[in-house]
Amino acid sequence: MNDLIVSFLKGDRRALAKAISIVENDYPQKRELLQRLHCHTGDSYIIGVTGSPGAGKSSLIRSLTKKLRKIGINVGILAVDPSSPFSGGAILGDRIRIQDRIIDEGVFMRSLASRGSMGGLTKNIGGILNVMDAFGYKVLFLETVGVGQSEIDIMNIAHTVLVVLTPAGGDSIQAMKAGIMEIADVFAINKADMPGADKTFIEVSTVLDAGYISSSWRPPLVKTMTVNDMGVDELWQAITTHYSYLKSSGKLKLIVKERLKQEVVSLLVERVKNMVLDALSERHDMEKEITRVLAKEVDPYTLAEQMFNDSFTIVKPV
Ligand SMILES: Nc1nc2c(ncn2[C@@H]2O[C@H](COP(=O)(O)OP(=O)(O)OP(=O)(O)O)[C@@H](O)[C@H]2O)c(=O)[nH]1
Ligand SMILES: [Mg+2]
Repeated sequence: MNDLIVSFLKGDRRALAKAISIVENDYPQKRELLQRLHCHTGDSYIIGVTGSPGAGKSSLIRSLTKKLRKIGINVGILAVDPSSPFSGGAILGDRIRIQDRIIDEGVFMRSLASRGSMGGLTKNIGGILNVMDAFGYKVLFLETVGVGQSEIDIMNIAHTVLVVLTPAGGDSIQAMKAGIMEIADVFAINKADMPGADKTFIEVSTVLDAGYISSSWRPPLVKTMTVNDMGVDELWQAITTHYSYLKSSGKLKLIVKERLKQEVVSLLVERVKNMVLDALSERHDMEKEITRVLAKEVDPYTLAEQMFNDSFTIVKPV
């Protein structure tokens, strides 16, 4: 572990990749690693990027990264469950298809395939971002396909949430229905080269104007086109304006504090859960008890209560 941390802190990217795998796969060294890296965290600006499949999230991240590299900012990218491979483009190029491949000294990218196990994975995303933060990436992009509650939860980790919409088939309406509008800080209307971009712009603006009258931040909308990077400067401007707003309003501190609180609470919940399950397995044969529920000898609520009361007397003195 010492060797790994020394290499990591020297900027060895293989050590970074290894550290991320330790967290991602819940390896036994995870706790010590995160404990020791904690004092190096807190400098990254986390930008969540969400939107329907194929909206152009990865393409926009690529365009923004290209821009950030030009001004010397190093970038970490974490793509959660991408439905299409991170592909194409001049700077990240085909090489980005290969996980963890060094793209340029200042860019690191990792995709996490999570299909079917979002709950378990969500738990580790914060840890993985902490690792990337400790390594020294000033900007971290977190990409998810915005469809369900898990993705919305993931986006709570971000400081600024960019929602990518397209002019295609009712994308904006879908976003409003899925509750994505509420979590957006900035909107990109991507694929502005396609018909209907202006219509989408007006539709979303109307909704925002109605909903954000009393709020101190009205999410800006920026039309983008990733083929020629149209709107990318403006989009970055909108994102950084939101960052300044977070800082000046004190909201950034609140977000950071809330995330730390969630981290501590989930660690506690995990420990209590394991403690209760261990205690239960000492006293009860779970399979046998479930057979009783199946046979309608007892209902799940009564059984859970009985088992809890049993185990609680064991847990209590600790
Ligand atoms: N016409 C047009 N196509 C675009 C634009 N930006 C991206 N695309 C295309 O849209 C497709 C999806 O782009 P991605 O960047 O992979 O989209 P994504 O949202 O990351 O997709 P998932 O991660 O699979 O959800 C690709 O074929 C891109 O070339 C754009 O501005 N205009
Ligand atoms: Mg993508």
